[in-house]
Amino acid sequence: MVHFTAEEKAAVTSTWKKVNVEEIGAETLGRLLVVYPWTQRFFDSFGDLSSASAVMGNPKVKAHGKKVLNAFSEGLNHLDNLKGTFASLSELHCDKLHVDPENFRLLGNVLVVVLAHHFGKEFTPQVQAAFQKVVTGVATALAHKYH
Ligand code: HNI
Repeated sequence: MVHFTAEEKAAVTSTWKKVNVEEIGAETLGRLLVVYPWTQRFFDSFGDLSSASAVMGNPKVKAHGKKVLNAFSEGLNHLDNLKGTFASLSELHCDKLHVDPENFRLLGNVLVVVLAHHFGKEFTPQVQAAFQKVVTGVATALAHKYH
């Protein structure tokens, strides 16, 4: 299990307070679909994903990105129990959605890139390291129920 120090928790919490989940969620899911185009196969009901600008402007991508990031936010409130927090979402992604868990890692890494871009110098190496641990922990928790 990933363990978070008090400093790491403080770094994550103070940065996350300034995050607009709608904006960062849309940007993160949009970029996942553009940078790793095979992830589009899970979203064939989302309409036009035919170009980077179509993906980034797609309202369903935006809405879903917000939903994903809200769930992610919930995890930040339970850093000491990520497995429990994501247990039912893990089952859903495994049994119903059949999402390869490698994609959770990709999404986490894209989120870190988006945060770095958004926060610039404020996103210090220490803050980045703390977030990298969080996204790894969330990806592991989401993969936990896979069989
Ligand atoms: Ni994910 C639905 C959370 C990564 C594909 N996903 C959800 C829902 C939440 C969610 C919440 C809505 C559940 C419900 O309706 O009850 N997803 C998360 C989180 C992460 C994540 C927290 C990672 C941090 N999901 C991914 C990835 C993919 C993915 C990486 C595929 C590449 N998710 C889906 C699909 C759905 C989904 C597909 C169903 C979408 C729909 O509405 O049809």
